[in-house]
Amino acid sequence: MRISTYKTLTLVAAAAATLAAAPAHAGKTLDSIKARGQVICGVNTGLAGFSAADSAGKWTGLDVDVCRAIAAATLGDAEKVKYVPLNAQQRFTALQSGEIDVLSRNTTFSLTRDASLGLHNTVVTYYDGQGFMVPVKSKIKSAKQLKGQTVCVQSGTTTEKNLTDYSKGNALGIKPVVFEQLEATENAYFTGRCIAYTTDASGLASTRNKTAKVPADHLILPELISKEPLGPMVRRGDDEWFAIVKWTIFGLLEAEEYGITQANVDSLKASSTDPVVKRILGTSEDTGKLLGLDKDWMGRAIKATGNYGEIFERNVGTKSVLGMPRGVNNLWNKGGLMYAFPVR
Ligand SMILES: N[C@@H](CCC(=O)N[C@@H](CS)C(=O)NCC(=O)O)C(=O)O
Repeated sequence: MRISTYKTLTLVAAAAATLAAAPAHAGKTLDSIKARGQVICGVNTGLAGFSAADSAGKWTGLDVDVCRAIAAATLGDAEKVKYVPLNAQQRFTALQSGEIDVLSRNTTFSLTRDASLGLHNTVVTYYDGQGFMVPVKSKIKSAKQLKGQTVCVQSGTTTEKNLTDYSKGNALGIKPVVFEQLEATENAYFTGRCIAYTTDASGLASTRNKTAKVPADHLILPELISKEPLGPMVRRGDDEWFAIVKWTIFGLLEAEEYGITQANVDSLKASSTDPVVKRILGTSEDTGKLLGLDKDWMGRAIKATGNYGEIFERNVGTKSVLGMPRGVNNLWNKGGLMYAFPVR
């Protein structure tokens, strides 16, 4: 009896060890992506710097680059993405129903969303916080001066809830004016239906610089009233796909940390002797195999989009139209919060 229990345990342990060393099974999401030859990415309907389509239908932005990096890693081509524009209300249903493979759209990670939607938070791609914008001519300089005022806000967002909390917590009696669509919310603010507009600070910068007739006529108030860690979400029930999305983002962050750029990735692939760089680029160990991908998964992603720092600067950084400082979105060893788990 004892011997047979021991033998069984030994067999189980041996099987577990074999499984641990084996390449990952691709997973059903990756299988269907490969079969259709496209990653279907849920994005914003139009938020300059994060995801917006130009008149020719070309999508750009930080959230779009995450989709492109995933497509490069999984399908070998960053162009193989179908973008599905989703408003705040539609975004989670689209992911739950399988209409999209990944939601890469200024979405805040929170306990309720994590625990009740059947979805997983992956990795933060932009640390944000909620702010307010007012017309300069209103003379308002602080959110505390919004007592009894109307504030335009979009429904189906954390923004709406934070506004209520902030108003209650500071006894401000703010009157929210709620809209389902971004365009309607922005229009209401620009036509003076509300004295202020509230959303993530990145969204305020985007609206001010891309939608306002005269950006200088609008002031973003200094207060940030919440934490808005934004990042892509995936469906529960496909751990392999969850891992691919997570590690592609970690890979982009590690690439920045170790100096791998869009411009030098090919030469580093050919001649780098740095063990970390070699591992990320698949020229020593094959980390791709463990994810159901090939050796060059990360090299291709970096070649397509650049590392995280390059993605940030190109789309939202100080030299871009949005002009956002790197701030807390800098790497952990440069005073920021961006800390990738090691790609090894
Ligand atoms: N990060 C917040 C807010 C995200 C959000 O949807 N913001 C609005 C205002 S910037 C937006 O992107 N709207 C675009 C749309 O619904 O089409 C959340 O996850 O709830």
